[in-house]
Amino acid sequence: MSKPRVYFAGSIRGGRVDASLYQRIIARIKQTCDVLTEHVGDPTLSALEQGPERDAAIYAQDTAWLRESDVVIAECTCPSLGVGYELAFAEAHDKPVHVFYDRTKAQLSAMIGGDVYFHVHPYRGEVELFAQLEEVLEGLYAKR
Ligand code: 6K6
Repeated sequence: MSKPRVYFAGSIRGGRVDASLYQRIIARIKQTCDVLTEHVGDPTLSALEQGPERDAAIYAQDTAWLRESDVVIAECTCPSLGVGYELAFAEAHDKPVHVFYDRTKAQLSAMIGGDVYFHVHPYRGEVELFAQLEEVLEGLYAKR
């Protein structure tokens, strides 16, 4: 049985304050799933990389990966236009979407929290985050 393909979304140009958290989340997901977007957790990734051609290539690749994915998991504590776009794109393509955010640090956009399509997981600190993530990942296998 092939592993579930996970599109992990996290802020890049929206700010890299949580990049190391993304890296830890991706490492856990990779234990049981294929992660299509491992670069999102790369602390050396340059958020400032610019240029319309480069951006067009990123858009083409990321939307192709979204179409190929079985599920989208997003960490949304740090707000990001790109992540918001990806969540709406995933919904338009009927992909299950799990949204995590630290309720002690951020208020989730009403456009995400108010959309009943999304599975929203507010958490308080990393221990709670990883406990909730376990349940989501177990659920992926239970459905196969
Ligand atoms: C260089 C090396 C690796 O990646 C780069 C350049 N940037 C991006 N590469 C791939 N995906 C990106 C890049 N910039 C944004 N994204 C996508 O948008 C990711 O899938 C993130 O989930 C999301 C972040 O959006 P912003 O608006 O915070 O940048």
